[in-house]
Amino acid sequence: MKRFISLTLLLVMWALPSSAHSSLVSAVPSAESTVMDFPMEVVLNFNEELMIVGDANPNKIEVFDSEGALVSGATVVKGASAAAPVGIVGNGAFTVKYRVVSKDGHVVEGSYGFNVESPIAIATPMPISAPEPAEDGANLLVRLVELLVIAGLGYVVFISLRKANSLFGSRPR
Ligand SMILES: [Cu+2]
Repeated sequence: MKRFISLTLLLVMWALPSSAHSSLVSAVPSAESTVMDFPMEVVLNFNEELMIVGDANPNKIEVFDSEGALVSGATVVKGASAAAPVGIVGNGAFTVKYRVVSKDGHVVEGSYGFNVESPIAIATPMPISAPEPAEDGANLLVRLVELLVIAGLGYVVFISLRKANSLFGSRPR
């Protein structure tokens, strides 16, 4: 009887994993939602811890814009959650694709969409302006040339004045 029970348990445990592996419980931004703010990251919460083998992270979240361009960075896993930073600067429809590995080794894949409708979004997103470039070599050279030209002009004026002085100078000859 004991043997039968353990055999049954074994069978049940063998049969269970198909329904026991990780499944998506919640997400931010949530599936098919519309958010007002540009999300900084996409976070997926699963019902159980995700697999990480040593330094290897087999879990991947990818976020694409409506034109299919990747807008997400490297996926970070913490327990049952996976997160990826996103760079979203305009409104539109986005697609989240994920492929994670459960603790039991099962791969779970899925995708969903969300919309960004920020009231502060500009119709055509402005490129983030780079800070004024510091004075580099070329700029310094230009300034040096300018200084030399000014000095040269000054010298010419000085000489002319001296010549004029010696020609029509107050000093009697
Ligand atoms: Cu599983």
